[in-house]
Amino acid sequence: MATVSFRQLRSHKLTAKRWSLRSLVVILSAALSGCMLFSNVPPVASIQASTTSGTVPLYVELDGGASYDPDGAVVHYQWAFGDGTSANQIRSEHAFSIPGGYTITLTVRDNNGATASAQVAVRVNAPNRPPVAVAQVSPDPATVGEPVTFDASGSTDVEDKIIAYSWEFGDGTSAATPSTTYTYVEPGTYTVALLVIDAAGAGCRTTHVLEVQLGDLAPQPVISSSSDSVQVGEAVRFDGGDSFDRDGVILNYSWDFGDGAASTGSSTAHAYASSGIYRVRLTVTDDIGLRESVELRIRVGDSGSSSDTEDSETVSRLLRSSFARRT
Ligand SMILES: [Ca+2]
Ligand SMILES: [Ca+2]
Ligand SMILES: [Ca+2]
Repeated sequence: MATVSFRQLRSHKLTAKRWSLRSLVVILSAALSGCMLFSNVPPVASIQASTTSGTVPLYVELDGGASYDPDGAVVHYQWAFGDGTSANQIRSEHAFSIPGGYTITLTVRDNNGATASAQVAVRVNAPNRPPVAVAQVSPDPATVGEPVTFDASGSTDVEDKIIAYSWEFGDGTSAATPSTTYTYVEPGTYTVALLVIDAAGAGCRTTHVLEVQLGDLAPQPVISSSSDSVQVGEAVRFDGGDSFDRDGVILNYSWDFGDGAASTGSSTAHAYASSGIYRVRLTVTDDIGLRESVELRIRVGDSGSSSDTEDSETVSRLLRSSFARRT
């Protein structure tokens, strides 16, 4: 190991008074070639990155210009981008084309061969992929008047971020929940549409053709009268027009006035020839031959006879509850 005497050192220091510190270091370095007394302060690496995350392809501009060496100069820059590629300029630009996490490393070397490194992490995300809409409709074929279940829970999104659902039932009505039920009131072929949308705004729409058929529900007769108490010979009007059939249509209305007389049609009228309380029966028949009946009572009195309060109340009550649904 070479050494240098204090005298020699002092001589160099005196000579170097007019010189810069850096020049002195160089002279000392030359004079003490191989001497371990010489020490070099390592450089400091610094990275400035334009961005550290984004969607593939991600372009990152990198600047190592803020790196420095306290007692010398940075003379070399080496970038390692974390994906197997590298560069050696003070500034660089790199494009990441594969999603993943990367660590960019800058290694700087000073004029005396000392090195230092800095790192920055970069997250490269895959582009959003649209969701996949899956519509489950059951039963199919469905029946008029019978609830149909619509289920979108089988829909998927790679990012697991479906935020909106929209059902269109094909008859002008819609719903905005993942699962719902809907009851059709008319037979037909309906194109059901499901639209799902993810958090990035990407959507997927699918359709399902649904057959809705007439079912076997009985028609529901509804009867009303113009009065619940009439006089002999006075016509009373009966109306069955509010009768309905949930899965079809009513084809026939049949009236039995309770005195042997009968009629047809959704509405009719009748005058009784003698006093009494009569049961009026309406029977409706639907398009597949199913029948249902309902009754009401009508009080027919003699002109001038006293009113029977109890009978009148009974007839009124019967009128109010004049039809019963078959369940
Ligand atoms: Ca240095
Ligand atoms: Ca998505
Ligand atoms: Ca029916």
